[in-house]
Amino acid sequence: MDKEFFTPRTLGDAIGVSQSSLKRWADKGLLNVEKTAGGHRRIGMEEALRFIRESGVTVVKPDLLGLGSEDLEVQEDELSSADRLYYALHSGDETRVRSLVLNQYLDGRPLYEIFDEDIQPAMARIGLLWHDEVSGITIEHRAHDICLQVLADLRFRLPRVFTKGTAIGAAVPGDPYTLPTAMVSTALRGEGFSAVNLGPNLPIEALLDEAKKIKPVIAWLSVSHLRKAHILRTEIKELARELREQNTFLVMGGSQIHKLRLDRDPYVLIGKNIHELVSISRGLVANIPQSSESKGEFS
Ligand code: B12
Repeated sequence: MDKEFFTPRTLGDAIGVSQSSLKRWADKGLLNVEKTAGGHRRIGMEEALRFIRESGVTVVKPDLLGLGSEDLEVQEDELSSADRLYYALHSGDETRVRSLVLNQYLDGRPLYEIFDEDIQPAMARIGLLWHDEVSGITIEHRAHDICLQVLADLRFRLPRVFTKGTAIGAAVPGDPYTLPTAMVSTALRGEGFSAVNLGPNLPIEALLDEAKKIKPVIAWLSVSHLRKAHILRTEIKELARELREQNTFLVMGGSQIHKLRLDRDPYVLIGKNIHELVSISRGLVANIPQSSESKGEFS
C-alpha cells in the first residue's frame, strides 16, 4: 500500500501552526520530515499522527488529515466518550465513530482504555437491544461492522515499528466473534509487536502449526463463545505444552474464558481485558532477554 504523506503546509494548517514552526521542530529532531526526489519536504501520515499524539498539539482542522471535521467538544461535552460512541454506533454513523475513536487516540489516550472503557461497554449496551425489538439486531450487526472498520483504520495508522517480536492469535474453534481478537492484535501492535490476527473460529492445530513456523513471543486465544469445552480444554493443554517448548507464551482472555476452567500453568496467562493483556505483554518482554533477531523491525 502506498504511504500517505502530508506537505508541511497541510500539517501546519491542520494543527494551526506556521510552516516555520514545523521546520524548527524538524530541525530539533521532534518531527521526522522526509524529502521527495525533487527536494520537497513531506511528512508521513504515521509520523504526523505520532507527533500530534506525543506533542499534545491540538488538531484544529482534522479534515485536512482525513480525520473528519466534527468539533466534538462543543457538541456534546456532557456525555462520556463511551456514551458518545454508543449513540454514534446506535445511529450507524461510521464517520462519527471513526472520528471519535481517532480523536481519543490522538489525544493520547491509551488504546487499551479506548477499547475497554469505550468500545467494549458501547457494544455491550448495543447487545441488549435485540431483546426488545427486531431493529436491535440490525443495529447490532451494523455497529459491529463499523467497529471492525474503525479498528482496521486505527491499526493502519499505528507506527509500524515492531521491536518486541511477533505475536499471533485468534478466537478459538467454534467462536465466531471477530472484534475481540482484532482488538488484541491492534493493542499488541500498539505495544510494538508484529501482531498477526488469524481471526475467528481457528482450529487449535492451525495456530500451533503457524506458531511452530514463526516462533512468536506471544500466541493469544480469545474465547467469547464456548463449544465443546472439554475437547477444547484438552487441545489447549497440549497447545500450551508445545508452545512452552519453544518459549512462546499463551495469553488467553475473552468473556467466556472462565468457563474453560484451565489448570494453572506459568506459560498460560489469562487477562480480563485489553489493559491486562498490555500489562502481561509488557511483563513478558521485560523478562525476556531480547536477541538481535527478535529486536528487528518487521513490516
Ligand atoms: C456483536 C455481537 C454478535 C455478532 C458477532 C459478529 C462477529 N462476527 O463477531 C452476532 C450478531 C453474529 C452475534 C450473534 C449471537 N450473539 Co452476540 N453479541 C454481540 C455483542 C453485541 C458484541 C460482542 C463484541 O464483539 N464485543 C466487543 C468485545 C471486544 O468485547 P468482549 O468480547 O467483552 O471482550 C473484552 C474482554 O472479554 C477481553 N478480551 C476478549 N478477548 C480477549 C483475548 C485476550 C487474550 C485477552 C487478554 C482479553 C480478551 O477484552 C475485551 C475488551 O475489553 C455482544 C454484547 C456483549 N456484551 O459483548 C453480544 C452477545 C455476546 N451475544 C449474545 C447472544 C445471545 C448471541 C446469539 C445467541 C444471538 C442469537 N439469538 O442468535 C448469537 C450466537 C452466536 C454464536 N454462535 O455464538 C449474548 C451472549 C449472552 C451469553 N453470554 O449467553 C450477548 C452478551 C448479547 C446479550 N446481552 O444478549 N453476536
